[in-house]
Amino acid sequence: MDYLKQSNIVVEVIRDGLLLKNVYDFNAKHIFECGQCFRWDKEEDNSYTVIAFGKVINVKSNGNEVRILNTDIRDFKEIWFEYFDLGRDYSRIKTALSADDTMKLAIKYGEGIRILKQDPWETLISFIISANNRIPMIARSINLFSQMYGRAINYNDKVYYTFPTIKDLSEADFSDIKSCKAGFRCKYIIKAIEMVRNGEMNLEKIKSMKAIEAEKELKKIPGVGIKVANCILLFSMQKYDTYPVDVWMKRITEELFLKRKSKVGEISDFAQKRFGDLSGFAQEYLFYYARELKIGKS
Ligand code: 8HG
Repeated sequence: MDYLKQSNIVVEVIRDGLLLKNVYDFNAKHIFECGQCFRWDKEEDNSYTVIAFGKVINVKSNGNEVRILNTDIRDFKEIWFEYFDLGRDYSRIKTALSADDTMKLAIKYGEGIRILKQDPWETLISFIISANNRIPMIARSINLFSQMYGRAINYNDKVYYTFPTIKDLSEADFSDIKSCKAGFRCKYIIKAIEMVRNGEMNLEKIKSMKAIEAEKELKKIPGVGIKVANCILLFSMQKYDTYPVDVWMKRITEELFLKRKSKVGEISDFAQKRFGDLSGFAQEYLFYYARELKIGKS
């Protein structure tokens, strides 16, 4: 299989899914709980049920093996191989970043993180909802939004809802959008839907731009500031030279590296100089480390 050539991954078909072998630097907990994505449920057996790209899958990692249920070879090839960024060697990234002792600690904590290649449209709306919000609340709003406008999928006697596509929203009446509990962000969601629907905002085109240009474009959407734009760029457009600075990233960068209170601009400049093209990866190891250990929490 061509797409597997670049990795040593072996794919075995099992009942109701696939078993991947020789997968390195993959820990489901680190991947789903690091803060980059919101649509997953942790199950009793430590697996994760995930809704993405209009599908529901169940993912469990164990050492160098990853089991993905409710899928097949075709979807793995067309969706999940890229989604999990399996063509990238994270060991090399970690070695490069570990030249820095502080990064070494953070990486050890989240050594199985991979930056998912998420859908730009879903990521745009999700991170508009994320502004000045807490992660459980963000996840709740995205779920309610999906329940209101997405498609139902039954899996293991439970109902899941896909994130609505632009087409799903074409006839939607937004009079009750407040029920998704996104508060003041609801008006931004409606505006973003309108801009993407009428072609004013072309996310695929933005994805093909350099980070600086793409950021400028995304910021034309109300509710998208520099931080939200950077999250969209990193989590769905493969712009790994970005370093989204939210409260957590501000605190941890100040505390671990700069050793003083700093402006957001200074923090971005620091990251660019220190981590360069690997800034986005460094950011995610640090974000997970900071939140899990509550570093810098005042
Ligand atoms: O992965 C993330 N990185 C950064 N820098 N910010 C994030 C991530 N995930 C996430 O939800 N956020 C933002 O952090 C959204 C929200 O403003 C805050 C939640 O603690």
